Amino acid sequence: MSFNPVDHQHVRWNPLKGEWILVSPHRMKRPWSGQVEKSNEEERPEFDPTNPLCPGVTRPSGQTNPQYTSTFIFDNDFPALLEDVPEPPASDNPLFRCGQAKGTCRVMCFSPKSNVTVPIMSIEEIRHVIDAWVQELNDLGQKYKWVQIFENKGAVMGCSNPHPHCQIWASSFMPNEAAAKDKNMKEYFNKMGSNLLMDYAKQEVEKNERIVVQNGDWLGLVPYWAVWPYETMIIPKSRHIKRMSDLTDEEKTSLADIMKQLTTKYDNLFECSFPYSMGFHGAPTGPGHESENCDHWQFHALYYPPLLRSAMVKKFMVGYEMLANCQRDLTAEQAADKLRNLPDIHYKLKQ
Ligand code: H2U
Repeated sequence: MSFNPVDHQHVRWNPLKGEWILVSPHRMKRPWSGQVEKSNEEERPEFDPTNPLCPGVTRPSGQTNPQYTSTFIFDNDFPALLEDVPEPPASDNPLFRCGQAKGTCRVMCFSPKSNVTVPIMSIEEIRHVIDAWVQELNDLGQKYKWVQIFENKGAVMGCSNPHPHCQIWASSFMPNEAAAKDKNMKEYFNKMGSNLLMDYAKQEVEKNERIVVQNGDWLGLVPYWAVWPYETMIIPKSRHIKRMSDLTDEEKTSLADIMKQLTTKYDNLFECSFPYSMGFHGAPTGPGHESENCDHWQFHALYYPPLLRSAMVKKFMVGYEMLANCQRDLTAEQAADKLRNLPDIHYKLKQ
């Protein structure tokens, strides 16, 4: 019997994180009797006077939002990171290490309308969001080492507010995900003399097995090492782009296009507003970053959606995943195939 990745279990290496993932495709045949959640797809009003993210509404903090017409950014009223805090005392105990953590947290509304999401927005509207992200990165990146832009979408992802928005957490330290990537991409660069994600994109184009959507500048694909059933990445097709702030005008518009294409596929998969956590990773920032060599970095976006087999059934990262190793049933190629073959037009925009 010869190895067939669709039938036979195997482990795959994630070179960005430096970890293995177990793929068990034969389990797709098992009967399902796990949790079934109710889909919560009520139509939302365009404006909700009780929603603190809507234009003109006074938030519990006492501040009133302006009558904004495009994006709107404000300092998070309940920030996880503050700028002015006392530093912890130095400690040389290896079992009780503690360090300084400073930062700023902001919230960005994508649109004044509560009833839109990225796949429903126009490319021009998404482009405005990208322009605002670049501004935030330039602003916060002067002071902070890492600026994490992320969107939690859907209650199932812990999103507390249905209004289209994202968060920006800027920190004086490198978060774990960023630090691991920095280390692994640097090691690859030093060993191979080339950029990990640029080499990867080139080979994904050649193999053409995991690409879901693409345009002139970008690939939207299920990475070879994906953990979540429909996890995807957006990576530049061939140009070396260290940070979002390095994007050309055309690339910002084509990024808006690829984001719309990819999230449309997501929504069309189970005909629901597809929940996910997404965000961007690029070269670190902070004072003096211009002089640091970041040739090993390549800007990219990550989408981690929890849904597995319907709008109601999500994958839980529990048990074996918590105690041993991440595991998936559907292969990355099967997931890419499913997404790729879905209509390009959003199911709500068909008429
Ligand atoms: P989530 O959707 O991921 O929960 O993010 C919403 C953020 O918005 C959350 O961090 C902030 C919360 O602190 N927020 C405010 O800053 N002010 C408000 O009045 C509502 C929510």
